[in-house]
Amino acid sequence: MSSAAPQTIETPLDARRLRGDFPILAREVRGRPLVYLDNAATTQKPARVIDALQHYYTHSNSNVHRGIHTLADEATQAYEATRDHVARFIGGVKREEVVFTRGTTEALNLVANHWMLHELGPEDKILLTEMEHHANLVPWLTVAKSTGAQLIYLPIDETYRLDMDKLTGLLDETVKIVAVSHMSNVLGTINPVSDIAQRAHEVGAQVVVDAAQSAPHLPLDVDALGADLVAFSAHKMLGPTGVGVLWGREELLGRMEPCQFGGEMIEWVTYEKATWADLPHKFEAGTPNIAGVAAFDAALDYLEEIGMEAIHEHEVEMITCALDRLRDLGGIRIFGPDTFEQRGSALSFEVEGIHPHDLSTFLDTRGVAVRAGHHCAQPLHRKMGVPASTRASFYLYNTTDDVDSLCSALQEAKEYFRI
Ligand code: C6P
Repeated sequence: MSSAAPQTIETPLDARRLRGDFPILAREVRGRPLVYLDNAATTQKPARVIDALQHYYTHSNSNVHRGIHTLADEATQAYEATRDHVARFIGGVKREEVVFTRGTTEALNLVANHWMLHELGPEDKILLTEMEHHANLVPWLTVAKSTGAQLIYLPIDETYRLDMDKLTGLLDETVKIVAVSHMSNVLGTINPVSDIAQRAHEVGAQVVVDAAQSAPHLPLDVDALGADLVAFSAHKMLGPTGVGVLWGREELLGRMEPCQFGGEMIEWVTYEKATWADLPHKFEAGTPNIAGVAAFDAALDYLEEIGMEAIHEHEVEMITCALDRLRDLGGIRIFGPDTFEQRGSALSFEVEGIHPHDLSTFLDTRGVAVRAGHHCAQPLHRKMGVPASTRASFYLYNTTDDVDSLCSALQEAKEYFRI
């Protein structure tokens, strides 16, 4: 749980060596070595994160910000050290601007349902993109319904990128919020968020960025991105489940009302009224996931030691190899940019004639874990013209051997289903 300055180790990263840090990767599934390609759903945890969880419960378990005994102090220090670490990890922001949530979903709901609900009216517009995950779509649908604000969408083009030429026609002073994913969990597309943010700010809109898929895979500098609010989840970046981050500019978070009320988020309470604690505590009511937050620190250490640039470079290598190999197999339609430029490592596809659920079940018999379905992006799948797709998603511990295993299993599936 150290928060010392990161030390970058050699690059490009040595995935084969790193695999040894992840105990689960040594297991078998259905008698085959596990080939874990469902990293966009959640990533596996290195031993040091698992150890950090155990260490917390074995040595320092207590509640935070409450007691004045040694354990309470250690728990608080561990929890708050991670806040400092997150603040450094996302570009050196103020620690007060880092709010811990349960995940990206909770962070985006906080922004939409507890803030924008009070700021928008029927004359206002919310601009989303056609590739949003439900977490950055459904909360805005409910806000639009309650406030009368209009939802508009920046379309995707035939290359599965945002059609930036359409942005000018959509952006005007009636747009109050632009909410956009940094990287699509389905298409893998990396969106030009800083360009979008600059143009959104010109018309006075606030920019909310869903960084659930980018924070684990790319260097993230929220200020350089031009974002006003950014959400991401620890479990997609080697950390524990049940921990997320909402970063927001101090001035904006200061204006936002808390969404949950109770212990720890107050400054002063009488039988008649209550006032709120300073940032970030006014958004962290009740006992948080202390162990999870403490262990997230170890995940950030790990990512920093490897280096986010090196992780992205490695994934470019994986995706380039996977795109080539899938093309060679034939009969496969890829949903997403077909080159590595502006692309992350989530790779969705359809094998002609095989339903994604059947395919995923077959791949599992070969030890290959992928995701099948709409990946919480139903409107996007409708746009793609399919109800579901199969998705392989790579991370720092995947190797070209995993790509080979995926492709051999796909070839076997084609033979099994007689395609
Ligand atoms: N996507 C996937 O398999 P939570 O569940 O709150 O940690 O993250 C939600 C979320 C928000 N935005 C994007 C772009 C996401 O990809 C996700 C989570 C997982 O694609 C689970 S549906």
